[in-house]
Amino acid sequence: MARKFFVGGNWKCNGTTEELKKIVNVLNEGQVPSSDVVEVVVSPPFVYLPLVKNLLRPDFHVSAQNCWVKKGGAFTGEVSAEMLVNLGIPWVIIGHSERRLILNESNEFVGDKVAYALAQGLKVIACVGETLEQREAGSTMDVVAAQTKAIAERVSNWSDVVLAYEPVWAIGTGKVATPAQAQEVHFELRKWLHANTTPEVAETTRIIYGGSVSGANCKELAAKPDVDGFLVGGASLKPEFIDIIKSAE
Ligand code: G2H
Repeated sequence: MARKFFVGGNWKCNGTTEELKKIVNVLNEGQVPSSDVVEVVVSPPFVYLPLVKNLLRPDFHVSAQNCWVKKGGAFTGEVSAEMLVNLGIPWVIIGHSERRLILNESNEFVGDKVAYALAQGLKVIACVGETLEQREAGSTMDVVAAQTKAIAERVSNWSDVVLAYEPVWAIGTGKVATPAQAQEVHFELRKWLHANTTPEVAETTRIIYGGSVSGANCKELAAKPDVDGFLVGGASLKPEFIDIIKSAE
């Protein structure tokens, strides 16, 4: 079964109302392949989600960048999965390395969040990836397998999960993984899914790459058989995001 190409734009903690309106205009006017060929999801900061959702073309969708691990209540500063569902937000990014590393989110906490978000009806972009130190120590696969295992132990239905491989050393650094490096980890992750979930999950789950993806490097990366799309940070705030979406073809 063919895996539909997926391009996510992670806007992180960026933008003002005016700036994001401009980006949405660029996206709305962009000539891109049809939604049969590519699924496009942009992820503004929480406070701009309703604005972007209302202005965005109907074939693109929105995602939150995080949500709380269980039902809302007395958790100051958090946003619950239920609230996202209530606003009609279909997607959420969980386990981004910036949250794992800066906010100390553990593999287990990330796994719990993925499971809870899915149970509420959200679709999840679940992020995994190794640091430079871990890569240099030769433990890339051990690290991403442990991160994926914590999700797999809590999730049986993977149909609403996109797995994003984002090597930490490539994030926002301009230092992109080579297509061969990305393909190697994506292939190993698919093999891991095959051995630890089901052959169908391994075959159908989209594994996307994130880390300094740009208009200039996207085509070569997209050509790799196990690269099913991208999670794009910096370049998703620029017109070149349209070129990245076009790499689906
Ligand atoms: C990785 C990526 C988006 P950037 O964090 O998730 O960001 O493309 O800026 O490296």
